[in-house]
Amino acid sequence: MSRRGAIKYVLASAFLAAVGAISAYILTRKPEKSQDHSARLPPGQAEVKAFQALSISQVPDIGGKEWAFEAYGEVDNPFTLSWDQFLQLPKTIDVSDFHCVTGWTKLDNAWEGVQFEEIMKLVRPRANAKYVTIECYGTPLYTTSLPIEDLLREDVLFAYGLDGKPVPPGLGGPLRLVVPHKYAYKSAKWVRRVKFTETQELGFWETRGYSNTADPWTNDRYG
Ligand SMILES: Nc1nc2c(c(=O)[nH]1)N[C@H]1C(S)=C(S)[C@@H](COP(=O)(O)O)O[C@H]1N2
Ligand SMILES: [Mo]
Repeated sequence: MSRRGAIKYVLASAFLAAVGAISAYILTRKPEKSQDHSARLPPGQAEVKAFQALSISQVPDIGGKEWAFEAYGEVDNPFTLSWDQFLQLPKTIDVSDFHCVTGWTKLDNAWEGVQFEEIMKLVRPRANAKYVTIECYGTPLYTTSLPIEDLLREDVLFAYGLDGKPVPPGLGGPLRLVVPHKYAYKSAKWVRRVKFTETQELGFWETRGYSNTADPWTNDRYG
């Protein structure tokens, strides 16, 4: 083979090898995966891209001046905080998922607010206090309740921020509870008062057939 022939031969082989490799890549590559969130969806839940603002009441009209956060019941130091005082409490940002018992899940919500732990430090519950009832602004009165130990998880917040903005009024602003490891009816909107009790008071949905334990991961929807 002439020198020129040899060069042509090498170039042609390289070209064919490259075409082969590119075709093999195109034929075998997987389609672009949209993110698979199925492992983060509890049984019977489907992902939604926006919250569905579900409430038994209209958005309550709470003037900024009148707004107060109250903690009372089986405690040594009952207290009331104004909005400005509440904002002085140590704050946290936590990203969590939100599961409504009607079947929708909204993933990756960046809540900003105050951990329940901070309220505990201030209020100093008595030894007999085992549960907390959350009482909301709005008519009819919405309540829900939880054992204190569920509220002490670090992702449980009294939240005033969502994704870098104030929690919108329809989603519970100015202040809502967020309890990511329970169905969303435990995440009380428009929080007004927290009452420490020795025995558990069942909340609005819990007295109407919904589970008091409300664990999304065990499909624990009905009481
Ligand atoms: N005050 C109050 N909080 C509430 C409710 C309500 O009716 N009133 N509904 C609960 C239920 S059933 C759900 S699913 C969530 C809905 O929260 P969202 O409006 O932010 O989606 O709020 C919970 N907190
Ligand atoms: Mo819900």
